[in-house]
Amino acid sequence: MLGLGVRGFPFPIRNPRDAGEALAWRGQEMLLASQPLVREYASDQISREFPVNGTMPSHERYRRLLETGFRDWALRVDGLVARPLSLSLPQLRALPLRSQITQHNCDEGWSAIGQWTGVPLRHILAMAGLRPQARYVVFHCMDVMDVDKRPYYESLDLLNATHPQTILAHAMNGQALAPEHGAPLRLRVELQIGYKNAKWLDRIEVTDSLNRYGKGRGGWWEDFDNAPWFAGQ
Ligand SMILES: Nc1nc2c(c(=O)[nH]1)N[C@H]1C(S)=C(S)[C@@H](COP(=O)(O)O)O[C@H]1N2
Ligand SMILES: [Mo]
Repeated sequence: MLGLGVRGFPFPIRNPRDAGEALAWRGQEMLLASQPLVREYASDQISREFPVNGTMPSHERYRRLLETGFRDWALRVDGLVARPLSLSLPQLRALPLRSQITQHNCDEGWSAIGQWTGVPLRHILAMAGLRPQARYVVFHCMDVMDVDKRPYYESLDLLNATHPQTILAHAMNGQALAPEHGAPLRLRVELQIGYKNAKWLDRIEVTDSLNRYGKGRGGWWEDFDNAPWFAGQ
């Protein structure tokens, strides 16, 4: 029997199973086409000054972690995953790296260009293995906010979480991440603006719903400042 062709799909369509595969492939191609890479800059364009937003964690635990070079810190990865993880800083540093020079835009009206180096989040999610119900990734931070006495948090959908430029950065401009910029580990999500880039990470949780965090709007600024959850730029 002669097969029908689907443009760009490498095999002829001979039966319903082939057709299903070609459709799934086309769907993924369309999704990927709608998430291009953001612009990356040259190293001579890195900003000399990079402003800071937020207040460093002020509790005893963070002070001690800082003093001891984060020896007793580990990133927990749990929730709707097949294999919960606990990754120390040396373990994270040994994972595949991505470096990118990008422009950060804060909605309070400033921008700065910096170089960020870290592990693609998609790599960590693949190590942990997403369960079928997984829809969002929640980032739990170590800074406790004055307003609600709870830690800062943020969340992403899976398209943003698995985007190639979404990384967990442990270095900035070629140096270990500075405490004020989120040491030991922060999120860089280049498709989204400032406040989505959660600093001082402690734990990453995969979930099927954002209802059970904070006021249920997916992040601290979303809960307390009416900021949009989808902050794509
Ligand atoms: N944990 C945590 N992450 C945070 C914030 C914060 O207050 N706490 N502020 C956000 C905002 S509004 C911005 S603009 C960026 C600023 O990152 P920077 O301080 O490295 O410039 O961090 C984001 N991530
Ligand atoms: Mo911001």
